[in-house]
Amino acid sequence: MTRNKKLNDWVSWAAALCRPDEVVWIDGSNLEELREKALASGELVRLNQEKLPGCYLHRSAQNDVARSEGKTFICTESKVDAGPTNNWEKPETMYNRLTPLFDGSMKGRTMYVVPYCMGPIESPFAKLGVEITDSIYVVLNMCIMTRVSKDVIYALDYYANFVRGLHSTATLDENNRYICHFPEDLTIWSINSGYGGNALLGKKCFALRIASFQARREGWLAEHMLIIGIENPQGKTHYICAAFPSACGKTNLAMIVPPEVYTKAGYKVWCVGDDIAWLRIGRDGRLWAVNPENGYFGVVPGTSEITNPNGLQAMRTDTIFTNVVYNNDDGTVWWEGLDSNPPENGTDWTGQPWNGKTSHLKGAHPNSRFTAFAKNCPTISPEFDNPEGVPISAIVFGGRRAKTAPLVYQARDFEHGVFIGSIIASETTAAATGAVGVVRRDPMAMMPFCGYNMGDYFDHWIQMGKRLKKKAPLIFNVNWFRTDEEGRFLWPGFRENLRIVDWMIKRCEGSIDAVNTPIGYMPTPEDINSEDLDLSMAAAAELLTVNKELWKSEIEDIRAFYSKFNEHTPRELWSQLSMLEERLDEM
Ligand code: OXD
Ligand code: MN
Repeated sequence: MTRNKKLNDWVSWAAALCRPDEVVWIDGSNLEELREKALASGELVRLNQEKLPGCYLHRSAQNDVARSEGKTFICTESKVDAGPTNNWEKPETMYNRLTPLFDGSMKGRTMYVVPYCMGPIESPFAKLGVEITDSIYVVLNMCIMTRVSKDVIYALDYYANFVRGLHSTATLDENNRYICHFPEDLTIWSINSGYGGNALLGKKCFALRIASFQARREGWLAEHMLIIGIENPQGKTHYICAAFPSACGKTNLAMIVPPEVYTKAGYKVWCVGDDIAWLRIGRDGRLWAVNPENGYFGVVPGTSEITNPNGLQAMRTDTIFTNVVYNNDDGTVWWEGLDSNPPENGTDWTGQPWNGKTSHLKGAHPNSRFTAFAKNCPTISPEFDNPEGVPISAIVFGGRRAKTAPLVYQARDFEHGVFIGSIIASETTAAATGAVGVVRRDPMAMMPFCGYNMGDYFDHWIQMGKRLKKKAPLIFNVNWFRTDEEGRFLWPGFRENLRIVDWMIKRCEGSIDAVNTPIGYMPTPEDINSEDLDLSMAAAAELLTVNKELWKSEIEDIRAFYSKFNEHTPRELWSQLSMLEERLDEM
């Protein structure tokens, strides 16, 4: 199927190990046959094709509904290269442990070989991978999430450094579930899970863990960031990247509809990507980004006409829904937060009869997902396929903090911005863990996705800043989740978040002043556009306060966090921490 001897040899080796009945190469055509096969086996359910053309439902095994962080490994020769925040084993250990699990795992099944491209194929950013899998669900998802075509197969003929991903759902045995990355070999082995983040190997495994390792060697960045373009009424577009830990509204911001005052004035927001950005320094010395993905694999619950109408529109055609409610009456789907009209004659995500009016159990799994083509988002950027990517004016970090972080602040310079990214944290909510307010550090929202030592990763960011010099994007931090004394959110969030993005853009253009505070530059309450917004000046002022005591205790926490990385924590970050402490002392 290819002239690439290395690829043919690897496929033959994998077939000899996994022993499938047949080997089928995927070039993006003839997917209808695969769908029919999956419908016959029950792996897919066809949805109402008039209301939801090209859409299908999949129910996963009940023990296989999320990423398996405890079973995800970075396998490098030396432990220090994986760092203290990754599970580590030697490559030899994991190859030896997983080989018997793959042995014969595809007997009676078909082995699919899926060559794919991350990024527009003619882009200098683009990288090729090949995933071998025994799951039709994975094949169909990969054909949405990545670029799969004959052109990719031709491009592979002379491409040595493709990423080799071997995946088998095997027996879905949780105890033998492993997602192993061998960045030194450009290899991924994933077994006993069919869940997206564990099994769609182009996404977290390649585009973040393996790519971040490659990016450090090659001098670029692979980041867990959305990319949007904000076009002003004069037609000028500023692009920003943003990284948030989960449950902070990343998909909603990626597909944001501007508040009415902005829409009326002629503002538009374009979605370039919702999850991953690959960033390089362009010929002009600025930072440029592409979205290496071709689709969205987003959380469904909570998506509604109010929270994310563009997301809803994107999932109306050619979408695979996973673990949502099936409406037996009209063959459509439903999830918590869609509307207040759940089906009475439904089937829940576990396949049991479910009546939304009487059941106390959730019908859709809280991590149920939609897989949809990027191009089906009504606000997809005209630059989505641009091989050069888009130039980045600002980088935004954020987390969920009840009190410490203000609504928005700006880094004093790029290095200070790296410091801000490195200290991102979110407080857990009761729904997630039972323990409220536990602070979890998630630097650059990359904690589960950095394919090497995070201390070295911080240093790589600092080196990128040194190369970017004065052309570096401005860096900001946002917190949409600040609460008042009664625990009520002070900021309305959702589409109103664009008002804060607007302030950032004004900062990029140098058209607005800021207040110099110990933590960074901040707007005054009057600087936030509150036209048509129910926000009192008192609430705005509270959103923008910096509490010295809370920040002093934050410093202790950061110190302990940085200490984990020993000598790998860059001295620049230690000195940023001391400077922050000094500024707070003078406050
Ligand atoms: C995702 C994640 O699915 O970050 O995007 O877990
Ligand atoms: Mn993500």
